[in-house]
Amino acid sequence: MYVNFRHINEHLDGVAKMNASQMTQEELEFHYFKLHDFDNNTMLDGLEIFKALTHLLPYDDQDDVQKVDPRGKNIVDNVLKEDDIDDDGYLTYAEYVLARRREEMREELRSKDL
Ligand SMILES: [Ca+2]
Ligand SMILES: [Ca+2]
Repeated sequence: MYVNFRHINEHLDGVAKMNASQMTQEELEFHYFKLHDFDNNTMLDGLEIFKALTHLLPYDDQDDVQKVDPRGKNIVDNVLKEDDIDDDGYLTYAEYVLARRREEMREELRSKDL
């Protein structure tokens, strides 16, 4: 799942009133995860994933999400298909972190291609 961490910084600064710039990336990831774990069960369900994905997008990108699927179901399905390792329909923090690492590896590979 693609996450723009600079944007999370801004987001956390505003909403959580934390000094996000002093956090490590891991702390940021954890806060981002907890921020969208509305029922506090340390797992993100489909709705929570959808909120997490759309929450941080600029308005233009939100339009794109709407175009993909008005209910945003496809993007959530894609995230779960790729990142829900034990296939229980929820993204645990461990699965989320693995997904982040995988995305970083992919970005690294992409930048090496250039
Ligand atoms: Ca949850
Ligand atoms: Ca899972």
